Amino acid sequence: MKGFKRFLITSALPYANGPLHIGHLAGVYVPSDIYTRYLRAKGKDVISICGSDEHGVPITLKARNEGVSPQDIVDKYHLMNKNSFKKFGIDFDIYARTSAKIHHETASQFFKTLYDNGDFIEQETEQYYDNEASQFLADRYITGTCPHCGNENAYGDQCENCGTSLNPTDLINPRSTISGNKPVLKKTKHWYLPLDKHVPFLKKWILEEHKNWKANVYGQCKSWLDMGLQPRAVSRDLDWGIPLPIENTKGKVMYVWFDAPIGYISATRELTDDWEKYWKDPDTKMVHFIGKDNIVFHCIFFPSMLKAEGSYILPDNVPANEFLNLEGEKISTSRNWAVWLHEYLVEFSGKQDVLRYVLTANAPETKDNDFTWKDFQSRNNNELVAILGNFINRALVLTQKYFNGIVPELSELTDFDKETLEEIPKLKKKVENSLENFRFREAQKIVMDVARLGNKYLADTEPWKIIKTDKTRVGTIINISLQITANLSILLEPFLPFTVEKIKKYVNFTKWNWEMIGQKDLLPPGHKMNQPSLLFEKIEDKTIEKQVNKLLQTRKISENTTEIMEQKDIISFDDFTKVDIRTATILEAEKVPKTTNLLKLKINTGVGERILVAGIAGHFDPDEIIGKQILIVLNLKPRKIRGIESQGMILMAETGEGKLTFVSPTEKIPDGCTVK
Ligand code: B3M
Ligand code: ZN
Repeated sequence: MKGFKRFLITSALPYANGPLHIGHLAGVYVPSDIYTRYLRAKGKDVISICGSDEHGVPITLKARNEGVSPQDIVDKYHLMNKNSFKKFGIDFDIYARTSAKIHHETASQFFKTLYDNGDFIEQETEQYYDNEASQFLADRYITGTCPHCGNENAYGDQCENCGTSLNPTDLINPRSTISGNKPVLKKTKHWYLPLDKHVPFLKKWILEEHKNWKANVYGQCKSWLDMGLQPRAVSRDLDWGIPLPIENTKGKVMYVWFDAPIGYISATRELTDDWEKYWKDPDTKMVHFIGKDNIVFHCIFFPSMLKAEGSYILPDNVPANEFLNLEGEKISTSRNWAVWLHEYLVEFSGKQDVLRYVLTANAPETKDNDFTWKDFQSRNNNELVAILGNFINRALVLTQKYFNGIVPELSELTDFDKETLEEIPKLKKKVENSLENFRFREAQKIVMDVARLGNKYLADTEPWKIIKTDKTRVGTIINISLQITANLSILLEPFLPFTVEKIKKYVNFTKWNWEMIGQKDLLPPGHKMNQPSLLFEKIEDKTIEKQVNKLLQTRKISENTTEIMEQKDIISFDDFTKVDIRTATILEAEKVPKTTNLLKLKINTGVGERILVAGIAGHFDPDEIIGKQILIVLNLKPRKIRGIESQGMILMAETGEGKLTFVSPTEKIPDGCTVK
């Protein structure tokens, strides 16, 4: 750790196209936060950078699926994700956005420098084009039959059935997901970063000079470099992204993986005028925290860009993690197989440190790992409650009970007292060594050993047995227990910041820093402390069962085991045509006061605006459905619901379990269109 003047910590910029789940926290953000908090506690010059990645095809696809604009999507999830991080104590110095003006400028400048230097190659190729939509199709906008396994819904870049990576032209019977039509091949020009030219530099820089990188990272880089690299396109035909800073390139934007890592630079510029020292002085240690799917971009692609530009430093380390599974299965956003942070924050309010602790204890540092609710419960009950909470609580409560909350004097020390205290600086060294080598689960385990040490100390000295006969000795025991508590708190802060906040309140002291660890007077005799309360509480079986059931429910829905209703009585065609079904858009939504399930909606029907009352408040937030295009029965006889006249009815699909979902056109069309 010596030799560096300052630290620049980056954490992968999550796509702003969906909420965050525990896999994100475990893989990237909790470790980066622990590392940053540790450096801050040591008084280092450190900044921690993150933000939303707001470009790329996944965002345009999500917007199209929901019938809203890409801007709507990124605005929504940027706020939501920023908020989740904050509530989990992930303490970035800035949470920026790649849609910000300063980012567009920074990325354009960067692109232009490389372009002017002749660092790109220009090439014309043929790509699929949708004549009806008048646009080139990104890989994910094309589906067709996989030539390997016959799956009819393979994507232009990958078949999710057999896992093969594909080119769009490999697909049999390609279809545009926009119009459903067969796309045609059309000429288009793009710019490429010739990664092959950078191989000698990359081999030397990674394979020779960074043998200390984590085995999973080093191994992946080595296999990419051994296979040989191809030029990689840095532009795309897309209407969402940063326009190319080149004349006559209308309709072309930067490839998202070109602009996103530059987001680290633009966020630093947004944070401080003094940004250049973090990016251009070789005395800065830059560390990228990422998940394993981002390794190639952070170890090969971005460094090649930085090298070509020439004025920036390169990362000193890229401690990528493997993936976290959930109850034995891959976390999946589309199947809703996840523990979402915004839901956890509601259902386990105030227990953010418990999740931080469990995710670190079980972090996928060297291999994929599994999160289970049972493990969550037992780590909380057997470790946080029984070891950590138990020790600190006993130390604080005994001080209140025997000494009125005032830190007692230290008198003569026994050999056992001395041995116990001498353990602390030794454990501190071990924690530092683990943290500096990105072994966070090991580091946290050693910190817990300090709590174990405290428990053993109290159990062996048994102050409660001698309080009547030897109060002076008890004073020494309590004093030592409080010093262990204080030392433990400094060590804990990077891991469990909310818990340490509480401890500081109870002991009525806040001014500690890392270098004080090992001192025997962190809480001086005579110091008055506050009334403590419990740091952690037991998590009951029923709480865990509820979470497990929620997942089982998800599995049931995704396996389509939902109960299907019998067919209703036959009706005539005439009966059917009497029902006037139309497309419509929700303009406003609010809860009907004093009801639990009713929403009052204002909708545009194409033939005027109407008020509708729908029993869906238990399923949707009013805010999240505004702007949604839906289907309604236009000619249903109006009826009064809770004093409001409802002029029509929304069509919803309902599963056997009662889950409701809107029935919407697959693309946005005018309101008032008939459905037949
Ligand atoms: N948004 C990919 C991801 O979330 C991407 C990371 C960008 S880091 C510059 O996995
Ligand atoms: Zn396949």
